[in-house]
Amino acid sequence: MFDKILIANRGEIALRIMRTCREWGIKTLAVYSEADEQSLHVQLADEAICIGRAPASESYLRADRIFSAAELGNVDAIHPGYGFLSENATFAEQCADCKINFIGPRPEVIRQMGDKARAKEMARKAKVPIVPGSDGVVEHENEGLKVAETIGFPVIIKAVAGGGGKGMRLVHNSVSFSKEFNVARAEAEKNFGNGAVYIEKFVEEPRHIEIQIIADKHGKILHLGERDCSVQRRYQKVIEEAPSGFLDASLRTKMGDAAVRLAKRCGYENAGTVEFLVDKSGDFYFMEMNTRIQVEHGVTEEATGVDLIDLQLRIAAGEKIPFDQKHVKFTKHAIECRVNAEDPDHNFTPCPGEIILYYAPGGNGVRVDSHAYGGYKIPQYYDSMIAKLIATGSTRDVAMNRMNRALGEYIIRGVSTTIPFTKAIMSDLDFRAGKVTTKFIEEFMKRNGRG
Ligand code: MV4
Repeated sequence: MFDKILIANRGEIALRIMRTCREWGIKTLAVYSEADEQSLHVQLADEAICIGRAPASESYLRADRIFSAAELGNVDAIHPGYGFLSENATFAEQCADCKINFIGPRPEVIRQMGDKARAKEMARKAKVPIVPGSDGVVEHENEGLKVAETIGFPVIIKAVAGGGGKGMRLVHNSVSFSKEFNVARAEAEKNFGNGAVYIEKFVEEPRHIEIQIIADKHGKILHLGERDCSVQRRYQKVIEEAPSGFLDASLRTKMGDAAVRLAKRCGYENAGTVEFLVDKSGDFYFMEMNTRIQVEHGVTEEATGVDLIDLQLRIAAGEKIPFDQKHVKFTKHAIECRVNAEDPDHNFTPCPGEIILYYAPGGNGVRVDSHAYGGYKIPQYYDSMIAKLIATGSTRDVAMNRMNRALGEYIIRGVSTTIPFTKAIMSDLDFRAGKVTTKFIEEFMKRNGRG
């Protein structure tokens, strides 16, 4: 096992990684920006090195500075967390060049999955269902229109370098196709420096259900079931849960097997997530693969009892996964609410500033992953998530009631948060009945006079 790890991240995920390290006696080196001097991840690490000014482009995204810190600290491995450099294939390559273990998949696999058209092609080869659409990149509007008319409207135009909803255009008919196609290309060029786009049939009112997979260096690949992440606002997840009320054992096995087939096909290693769209008839389609630990990994940990960060470290160190597929059981139902420093009454605008009073909920079946504390100043430079609250119970009802109770106990003063918003969802009749599609929030806001 490793002796010392550099954590190339901040906030709650840096804490999450350090906690598992400490449990196993692995030393931790934190890196931080000038805006994060007072952060818990700096205080809880064994050592910490400042790597630059507040903007991420001058600190957490600076591979050169992270490698300087790694050399100074003489670390064996780097855990990238999520965001920042976590899906940067060049960074993973540079780690290998420096003889530092990158805790994640191989660089070629990161690169391949980062190109959404190549990832889809890989899924097709692995016999994982894909949404009907173009064979890869579409160069010209006439070619695109032909594809659209063949598969039928509505269609969606996606940027190959996109992801997370960025660079998508929905097109309802052939009249608007050319205009939308060219807008999509221009936006993709502007946002990602890569104008390449592809076309898919639009799946209406889908669920977003993703499969957690885990693969070691010895060819063992397992899935840890699904997370239902349908409750999203503008492609930002708000609530995640496992298991999904929509899947039965047979569909779970089919989707899990599909995710494992894809991972096998690309020689995947370490933790990953295969995202699917699931339509109302239960047909599922590959969307994208995330080659990092995800924000919502804790939901799977609580539902299955597996420590995913521990597995990530062991796998990167060359150990075998110490259990088999048949040992993976959803023993609990787990629901997560993200707590963002945002004002739900003002279009969810971020609310950086000082938390003047902080009390986190606890008790039976409650987990809080957070870097917040009373007196903490939330910097304006990073994303607004300040905590993840997970409630676990023997059934979905128990978990929802517990979540409602825990959200009611949570005290955060000084900044607005999404706590009241997610608390209202916990009492919503559609949510309680498990009627969650990617349209849920939009409809919830309309029902409650906010949209
Ligand atoms: C789609 C889709 C419908 N049909 N693709 C949005 C995020 C990006 N990763 C893919 N997304 C979608 N792709 C086809 N062919 C609908 C969405 C979508 C969505 C997906 C997951 C979660 C929330 C969503 C909200 C709106 C649209």
